[in-house]
Amino acid sequence: MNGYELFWISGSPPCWRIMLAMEVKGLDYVSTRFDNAKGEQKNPEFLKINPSGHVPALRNADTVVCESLAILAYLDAAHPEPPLFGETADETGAIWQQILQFDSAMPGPIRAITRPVFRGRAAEQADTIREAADTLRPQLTALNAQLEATAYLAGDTLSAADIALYPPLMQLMRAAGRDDAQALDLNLSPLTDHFAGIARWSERIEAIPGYDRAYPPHWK
Ligand SMILES: N[C@@H](CCC(=O)N[C@@H](CS)C(=O)NCC(=O)O)C(=O)O
Repeated sequence: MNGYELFWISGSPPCWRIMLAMEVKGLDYVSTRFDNAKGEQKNPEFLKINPSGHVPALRNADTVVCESLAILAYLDAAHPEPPLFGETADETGAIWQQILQFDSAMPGPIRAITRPVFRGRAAEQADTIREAADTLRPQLTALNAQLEATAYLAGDTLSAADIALYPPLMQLMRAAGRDDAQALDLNLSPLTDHFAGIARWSERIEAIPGYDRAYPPHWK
């Protein structure tokens, strides 16, 4: 029995990671959603829980864990089935390697595209966006080749690597698919045209039972 409470914002990739993991693990939780536009995550009660005012944060009785990767690791230790960080040293190493390679290279260029596009400034920041797309394209090509060879990022089984990468990639695709981003000829979206292996992998993630419950509500 647990008493999890998840603090989150709709459309936040780190929050989406946790919501997907909760579904994979079959865990219930109380959902406390903040409206980012109103800055609700900076309310005094939440700042006592996470003084930085960032989400996600997961509370369970007196325990609070912040930082999405830390929360994934915490949940996996608390609820080992199905394992998200592997069962052998080799698997754990491969999964963390995938996560950290992604986290050290892709979030910056992804943000350089998503921020201006979601703020309606795609044309204004066209050069920055094109440069970020040029950085991402070879990385996505490598990821695509990998996912042509294996069903999931760290082998034949869904792992924390898939759960960590899927939300930011989907946020990128959402931005790159907007008309004003398409006008910049980024050659990133749709996935099916540019990165068929990633597209098939995303369909596997979307088949996770409970996927819809974790999907950002304001994207529906
Ligand atoms: N490295 C953190 C990133 C957390 C983060 O940046 N969260 C954003 C949402 S994506 C946030 O809290 N934004 C609201 C704010 O900064 O007030 C993690 O993985 O959990």
